[in-house]
Amino acid sequence: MTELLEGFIPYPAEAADDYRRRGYWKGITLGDHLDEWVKRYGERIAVVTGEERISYRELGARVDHVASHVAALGIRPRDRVVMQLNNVPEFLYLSFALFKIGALPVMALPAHRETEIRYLIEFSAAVAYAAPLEFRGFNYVDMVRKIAPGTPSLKHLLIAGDKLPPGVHSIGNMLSQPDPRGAALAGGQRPSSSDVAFFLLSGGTTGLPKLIPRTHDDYEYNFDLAADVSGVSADSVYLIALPISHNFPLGSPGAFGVLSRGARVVLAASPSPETAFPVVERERVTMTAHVPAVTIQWLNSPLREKYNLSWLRLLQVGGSRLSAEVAARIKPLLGATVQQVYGMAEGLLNFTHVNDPQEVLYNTQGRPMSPADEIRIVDWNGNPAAPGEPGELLTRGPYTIRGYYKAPEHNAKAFTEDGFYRTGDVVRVTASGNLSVEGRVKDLINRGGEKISAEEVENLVLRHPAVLNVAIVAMPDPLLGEKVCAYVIAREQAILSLEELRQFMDATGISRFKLPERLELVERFPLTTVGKISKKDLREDIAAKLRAEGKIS
Ligand code: OOB
Repeated sequence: MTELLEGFIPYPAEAADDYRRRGYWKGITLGDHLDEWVKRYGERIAVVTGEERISYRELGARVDHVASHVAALGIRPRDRVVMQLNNVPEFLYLSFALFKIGALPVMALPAHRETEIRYLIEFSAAVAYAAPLEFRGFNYVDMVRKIAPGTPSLKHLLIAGDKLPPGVHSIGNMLSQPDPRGAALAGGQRPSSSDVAFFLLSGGTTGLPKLIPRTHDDYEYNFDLAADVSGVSADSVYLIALPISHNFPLGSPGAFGVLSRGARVVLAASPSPETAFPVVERERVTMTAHVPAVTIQWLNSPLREKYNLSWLRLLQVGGSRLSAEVAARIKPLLGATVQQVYGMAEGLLNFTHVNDPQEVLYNTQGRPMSPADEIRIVDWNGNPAAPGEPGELLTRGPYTIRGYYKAPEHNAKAFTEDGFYRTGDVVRVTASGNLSVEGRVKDLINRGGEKISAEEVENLVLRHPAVLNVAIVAMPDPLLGEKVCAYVIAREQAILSLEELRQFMDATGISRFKLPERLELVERFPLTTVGKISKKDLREDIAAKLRAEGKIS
């Protein structure tokens, strides 16, 4: 389509021309890429889920069928669809179906609850919501039925699962019903490759998650190059155990990168050793993506002895900082080479390379994957940091966004005038030329790879009647890296316990991973010289307490 989506900040024409000329952007939509893979790989197995094996040909046919059905429902190009599907093949059918008709998935995570989903539906004015009926004991249809009366844009519920309640559309049934020929697709309008294809969510440092528009062109380059850098070949068997809607298992190289090579995607419900090890053995999984907390679980699991994991060649670890000690245990205990991945939904991906010396594999978070990735490391005044010194990483390139969707005020802060994204990460260039992630300047908690905005949690805690003021900070945790700690000044005479605070917050319908795991009641906050709450002091305080309690070393 020629007109721009309102609220989307495109790449400047000059940069876009350059990316096309250099062949990074191929000018082909994700739907057309899928058709090409289906033609090329036909009867090869594309997706494995439980006992079911789905060939490329079948995958292509199912995507077309679902596309026809959703178009017949009236879903049109550029309509937004909030997707909260877990690791089920319906995720792939529906996302490619939407890419084909030019409708725009908004990739929510299974852990999101009422508060986040309501916000996403409202903010994106979504016409449809897609989810499993139930996952990990939580009923998503009940949840969205609570939300729907307040969100007039929402017209369709697209649900995966058996025995569905009335009033929802079953994605499974769409496959068995005749093609409604919705394929007269929405008046024949087709997306163009420079259009937005879908939205990822930012980890977010502000009150609410930001929407990250990824175009067909930029995302294909993202997963295509990532597939090269991680050595995906037609024989690769890639396990998806993290939530598939996250950029890491989706496109770094993730499901899409693996499908682009005629290789095999294996879906698992969870990365826990109990669930994942039998799948790794049975399907002869060769590579997978982990957050460090999952790696630690795998390394420490006694089940390692029970299953044959010997096909595993490559373990990609990212999302939060992997310690060198854990990295060094991977090869001896799991037989796989570690690949550190330092990425972000906004774009830039850094990888270590399998042939890097051990020291580099264990101690660095890799280097930008594209020769066209531009990076700058700046000090607190915005000047280039001295070589080898830490500073904030800024980046720009052929798959890094130029702005969040409909967020002009935030964009003015998050991007430089010449279009560099301020990552909020503090990095250093090591002697090897690779980056080392040393810390961050953004106010968030990275709980085992799940990003939690301090401000978002603070706003919720402040609603509790006993709370006068709150500061949310990260506290160290041996497994997850960080957890949420709440420092609270209570109102006079008020009594507040962690349990009570958690219940109160849970009742507001927020993801459980955002709930504080420790409450520190204080009379005042330490202040910086300019009178702001000194979170640095609070982080040091809680770390000292945990050390004194013997909970960390
Ligand atoms: C990935 O993406 P997001 O958007 O959930 O989070 C991005 C942030 C980064 O800015 C950084 O703060 C942190 O997560 N991060 C890491 C890291 N990888 C991500 N910090 C230290 N070491 C690492 N290896 O997390 C993501 C997206 C694609 C691939 C991999 C991870």
